[in-house]
Amino acid sequence: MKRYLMIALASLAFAISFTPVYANDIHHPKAEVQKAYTAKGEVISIDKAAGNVELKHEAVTELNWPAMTMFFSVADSSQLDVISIGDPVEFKFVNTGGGLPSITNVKPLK
Ligand SMILES: [Cu+2]
Repeated sequence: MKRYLMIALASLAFAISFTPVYANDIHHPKAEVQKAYTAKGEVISIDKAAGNVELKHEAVTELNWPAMTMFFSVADSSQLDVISIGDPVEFKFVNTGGGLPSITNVKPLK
């Protein structure tokens, strides 16, 4: 009986260790369910090769962020084609918690 129990436990441990874990759970913890924030700012610099944009943004009260100038990554760098340095913009981003906050949408305010 004891032997049977040990085999049962070993089988259970084996089954658990091979339970598939989806890639998104590993590489993008919370990103899929993270809230997107909207803010306004001005484009200071654009680095399309790096997929980054530097924005002087207004305060983001939901995140307790004061107004500041900082870099954001852009999820899809083709988004950088619609903005130019000096443009006032409105943008949506997620705060990934690791690396730069990631802009999901940016558009010039005109
Ligand atoms: Cu900031």
